[in-house]
Amino acid sequence: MLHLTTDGKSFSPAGRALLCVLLALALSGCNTPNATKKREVWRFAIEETPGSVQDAYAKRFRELVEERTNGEVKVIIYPYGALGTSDHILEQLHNGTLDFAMASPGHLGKLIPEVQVFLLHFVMSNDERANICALKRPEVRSALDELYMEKGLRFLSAFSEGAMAWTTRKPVRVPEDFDGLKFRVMTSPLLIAAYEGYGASPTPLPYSEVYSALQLRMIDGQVNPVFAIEEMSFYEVTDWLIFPQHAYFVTTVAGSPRLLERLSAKRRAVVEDVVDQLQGEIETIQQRFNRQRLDTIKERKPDMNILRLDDAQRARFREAAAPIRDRYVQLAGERGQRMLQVLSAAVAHCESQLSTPP
Ligand code: 6CS
Repeated sequence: MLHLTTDGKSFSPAGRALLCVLLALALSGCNTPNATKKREVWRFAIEETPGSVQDAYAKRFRELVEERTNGEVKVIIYPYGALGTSDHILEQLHNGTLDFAMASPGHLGKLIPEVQVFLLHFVMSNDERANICALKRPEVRSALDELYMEKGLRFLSAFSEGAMAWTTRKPVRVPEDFDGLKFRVMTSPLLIAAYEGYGASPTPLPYSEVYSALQLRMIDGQVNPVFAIEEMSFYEVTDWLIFPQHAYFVTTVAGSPRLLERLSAKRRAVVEDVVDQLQGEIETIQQRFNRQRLDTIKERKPDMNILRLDDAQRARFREAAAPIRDRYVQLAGERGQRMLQVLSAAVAHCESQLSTPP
């Protein structure tokens, strides 16, 4: 019990001791055992804005890491724009100023040409479940591990953010409809070849410049998953939303070797467990986001034309896309060819597993 002396001028010895302890605690700002330790900070940059699939991933990552380290690790999320474009984020991950980042092949392909395998059209399955399964296969993961390691990065995970859709000012049903169309693509060189193959005039731009380029009519269309088309408002400045079912937006989560190599085995296991748990969770989240955001687009812009290509139309695109595989091999070499074989085999394996009754 705290005793004040009756003259009010001083404390009793016991009261003084207790007061000192309380004061020390107050000054150090600590009222929990963890707070006495310095919290470690992990910086995680994403290539999308708050409310996106990558944001949902990063927030869940933060929640799980903070919970499993009893708050000893604090995760700071940097949304797109806070640290620049995808290229800037990658540079910062590379030099160790960032600890984790989303690294989408659509931009990362400039540094690691082999990851452009995810940009090839008609390689992934039409059945999204098969793609989700393929991205988890150990042979796909270990091929990526090696490629990232060589470029001074650590591969942690690859997941799909949904089917790619085109938004354009005019309908596109067959490759000839792309003739002369100024079409925005991400900055990896293979995408330029892919859309040139359809007869378009591809324009590589950072994500942040797409809306104004559409608005100013510097470009006539772009390609992204539906959730992104909604949250970046691309549908406002285009008239057609087209589902060609030709590719998925695959992204990867990468870590900085500077952080991962100095982590204790226990902390590294936290990262691995969290990434593993999120692999399943994020697919459910992205499917929900893509469904809901399509409804939002329909509600906000009822006159948006929505077009799903039929099998014959898709066959025309498949045919036009076939020679781009050679271009991929030219860009990514023998290892790229191996990556393509590994991924195609994983997709085929997962498709066959799904079609086999249990
Ligand atoms: O189109 C892009 O550049 C971007 N699209 C998405 C959905 N995520 C990040 C990427 O940079």
